[in-house]
Amino acid sequence: MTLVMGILNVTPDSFSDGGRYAELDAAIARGLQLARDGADLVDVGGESTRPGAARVSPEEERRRVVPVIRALTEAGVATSIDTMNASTARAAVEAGAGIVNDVSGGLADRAMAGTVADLACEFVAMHWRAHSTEMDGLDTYEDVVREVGAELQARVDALVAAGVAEQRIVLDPGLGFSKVTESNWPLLARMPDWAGGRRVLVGASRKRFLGAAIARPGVDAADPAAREAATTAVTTLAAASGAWAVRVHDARAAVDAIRVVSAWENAARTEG
Ligand code: PMM
Repeated sequence: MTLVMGILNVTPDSFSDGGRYAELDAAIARGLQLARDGADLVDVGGESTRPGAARVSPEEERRRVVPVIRALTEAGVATSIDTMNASTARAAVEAGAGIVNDVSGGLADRAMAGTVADLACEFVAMHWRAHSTEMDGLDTYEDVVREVGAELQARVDALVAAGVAEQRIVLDPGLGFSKVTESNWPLLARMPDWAGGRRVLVGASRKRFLGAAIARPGVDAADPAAREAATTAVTTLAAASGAWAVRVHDARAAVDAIRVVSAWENAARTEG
């Protein structure tokens, strides 16, 4: 069954839960709640990647995430670390994280691939072209599915060359990262065409491209919270398409959707 990765942004400036979980205790409580809501793991991030966001130092990032990962690990909650910094990845895995989730797929920090090889952890390589301040200028594709597939394969090759075991790599199309609205849908609808048989993580939760799909009179599509039902629809379709995991703000809704897909698929198998 598709896994649920609950989003825990320990950042004062994240776009949809801005500042609320900046305090350590609140972050830990939120992580525990995600686990109670059914998240299989909690993705802890200390640096916002929303368009135009300013970078934070690796030291500040570690200060935000390491105590949260340690506390969640002690409580028996599985975690991943959402970071582009090898030093943060190492500190997080040493504090208990089992997965390094790098939105740059190892491109932002040259030390990342070797560090992941050394840590022997799972690695999520997301499709990425540039940091948040520049990414919207790099959103042109002739064939988005082919190009994202080729660019992800180049990341896999570099990671494997650095010693990362290929079966530990998960691919992510990087929805909303250097993608205009229309570029996100072919990546969702044609997963097998770019994933090359690898495990896929889908991170669509509350993103702008969903707002564009649901926009109509009477719907405040600019409000990330108004995109929740659309997020659950993507979770349903991603699960039905065999995604390995979805990265979401609302774990309970995602678990419900995945269970519905599972019941549906079981019936399709037995009635056939
Ligand atoms: N999106 C965001 C942050 N981290 N990681 C992965 N693997 N995939 C994503 O799509 C992704 C990510 C930005 O969204 P947020 O601000 O809600 O965390």
